[in-house]
Amino acid sequence: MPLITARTDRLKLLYQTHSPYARKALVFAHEAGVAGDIEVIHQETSPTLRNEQVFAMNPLGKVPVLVRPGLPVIFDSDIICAYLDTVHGGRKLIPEGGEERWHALRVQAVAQGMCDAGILVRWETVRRPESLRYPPLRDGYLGKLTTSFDWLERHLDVESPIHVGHIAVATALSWIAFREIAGFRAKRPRLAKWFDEFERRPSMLATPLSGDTHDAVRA
Ligand SMILES: N[C@@H](CCC(=O)N[C@@H](CS)C(=O)NCC(=O)O)C(=O)O
Repeated sequence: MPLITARTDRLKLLYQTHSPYARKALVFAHEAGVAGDIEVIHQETSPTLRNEQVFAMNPLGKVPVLVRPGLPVIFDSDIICAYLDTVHGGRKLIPEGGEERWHALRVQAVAQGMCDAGILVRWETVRRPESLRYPPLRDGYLGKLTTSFDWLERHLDVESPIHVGHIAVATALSWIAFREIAGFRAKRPRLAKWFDEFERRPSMLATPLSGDTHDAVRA
């Protein structure tokens, strides 16, 4: 596990190259124009393999965590994005008022739930030892993904200026495709077209997904 030996006078992001949540925070930083102010430090995390360096910052032992010089750390990705939106002078990526705000946050919530469901599907397919897997749970979470994809096909505001919901959905879908958890393209042409265009943004190209999850090996 890499040590945290970074400079202490700038923001640091405890990150993971295969975490959709960590990537959401970093894509947000790129879109907000503050990525250059953040030192990115890779950390492996798993509920079966305790990472003390991450636990020292976040009692949940999860990434992303934003370490601020002289100030308390911030987690999770939703809150990191909200914080980063306060430190730049450009257009806000979390709309400040009206229905636009609630829409963006609601879309973000769906994206977060898709990542949560996707992780649980992976536990029930590849991460848990085979004899301990429970197919009805896998199917239940796959069902949540299907209905979320359908919801996004109907409700994602593909023409609006970029907001946190777009970033959350794009990073979630990209990770779901990367891990081959479920297809979202069939019968969802509007979502697929929007996603393909979003993936070509410099913020997405600068933050490619890579690597395997490190879980405890069963004795
Ligand atoms: N709600 C959190 C979720 C973070 C999360 O689950 N991160 C994963 C990496 S993809 C993690 O660190 N998992 C370790 C664990 O569950 O112990 C967020 O949005 O930041």
